[in-house]
Amino acid sequence: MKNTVFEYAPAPESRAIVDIAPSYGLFIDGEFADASDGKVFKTVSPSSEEVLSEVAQASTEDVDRAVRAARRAFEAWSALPGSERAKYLFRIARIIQERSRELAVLESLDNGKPIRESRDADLPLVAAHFFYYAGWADKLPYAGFGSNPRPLGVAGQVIPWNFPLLMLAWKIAPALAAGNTVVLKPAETTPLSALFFADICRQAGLPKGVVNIITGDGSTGAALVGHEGIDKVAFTGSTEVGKAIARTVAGTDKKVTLELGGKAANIVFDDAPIDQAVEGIVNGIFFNQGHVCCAGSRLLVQESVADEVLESLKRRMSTLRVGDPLDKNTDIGAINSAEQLARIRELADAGEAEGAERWAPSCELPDSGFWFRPTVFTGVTQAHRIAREEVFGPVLSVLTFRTPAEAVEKANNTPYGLSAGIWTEKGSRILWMADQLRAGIVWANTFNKFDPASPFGGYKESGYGREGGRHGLEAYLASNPKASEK
Ligand code: TAP
Repeated sequence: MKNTVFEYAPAPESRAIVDIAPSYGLFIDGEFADASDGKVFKTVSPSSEEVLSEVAQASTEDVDRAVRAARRAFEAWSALPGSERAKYLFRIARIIQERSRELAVLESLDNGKPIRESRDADLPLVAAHFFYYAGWADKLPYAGFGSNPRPLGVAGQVIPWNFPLLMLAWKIAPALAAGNTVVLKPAETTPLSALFFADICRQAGLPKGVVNIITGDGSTGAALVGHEGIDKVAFTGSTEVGKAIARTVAGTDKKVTLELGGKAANIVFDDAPIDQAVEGIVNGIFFNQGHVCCAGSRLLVQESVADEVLESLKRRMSTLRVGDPLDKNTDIGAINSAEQLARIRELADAGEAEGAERWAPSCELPDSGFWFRPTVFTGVTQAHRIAREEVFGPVLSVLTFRTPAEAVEKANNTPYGLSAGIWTEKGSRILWMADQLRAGIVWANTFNKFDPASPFGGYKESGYGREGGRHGLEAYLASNPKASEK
């Protein structure tokens, strides 16, 4: 099994820039190794359905090995001065920057997202996260958690496929800065950038066992979350799996953060600059094919400007290019998997069956791979499934409102509470709305803006805990020395 490095081949942003090995092992205790039972699974490119590589499927025994390795590494890692841990994190951040072209291509191949997004959004944010938390590592006593905050121990981290490397950065950077060690499971459909990151950890000379990457499916995630050697669970994914994890850890002393689904309202008032708002609507729902937990999937538009906004939106949607993720002109890439495409189709069909009006620009789609045109539904009511359920695809539901109070009532009428957007010229209205909206993140006259210094997380069925900023450290620190007692 060739399971070590991703070799570098300088070339333009193209398939040739990264040499993907035919197979990869699990990254445990600083080494790549086959699964104990030899099982593997294939990871395919969603834009071509080509098999990219075969990846080891971690068994329960492998999960145990990884947790033990992280436990062994914990004592020395947590005893390092924060300034020493910072050096490793800064080194990782710099290598990510140096290798960002390879990583961007790999991410676009395995995930299906346009190279423009992986190169200009995902990768800079990934590096920024490591730089940001590297800066915290020697300042923990000043972070407001007491004069001697202690790490929790071993963190079990499970992430989804929509931002594979960025979700890894959100999990690993604060955990390591705070002195924890980690075992991370990437999603089954997007394991490659996490394995590339494992290689970066080796390149940075990170002590073995501090970061362990175990690839596998949901059963691997369940084994990790349920392992008794884990002190902290950090999960990003669906509300359904989040609830199952909350049940698993109930009654244990594991600390948990859950970042789950969303059904955000993007609210456009009649005084908003329409062109700017339309760009914000497009970015809000079509960025990353709509595979975004905080996507602005419900457009709430004030009745008096609804026709004008919709006309302009459709004109803009007609210019969006759907296709090859490695083409720099592509706006909308491939849907991540056949399963996700089936789910999007099912909900879009339900929208039509329930009486909403469906519109999508006519555009050619590639012959192979998983694709869905940017789609808008008008005449949507709050009872429709497309207004209530997370589609997690490029599908926008449009509802109208007359008064700010009605906008608030409709925006909050969802089991989720992750994000919202407001478009208006009135500052006082922005402040009033932000106070009324039950959403963890509220954007004003912008959407899908992220920064490592900003806490991110939801209310209600969007989960609990915050990632990013000083808040993101809190989830990895304890005031008692429990971890070192194990
Ligand atoms: P999930 O099916 O929940 O999968 C997320 C991760 O959990 C994957 O690694 C998955 O493994 C693993 N998993 C599956 N079953 C598990 C179990 N019983 N125990 C432990 N781990 C398990 O979500 P997804 O389809 O990958 O992602 C889409 C969802 O994630 C959307 O609902 C979206 O809103 C949400 N999401 C939320 C956020 C934030 S920040 N709130 C960010 C991104 C995505 P496999 O992939 O191998 O099945």
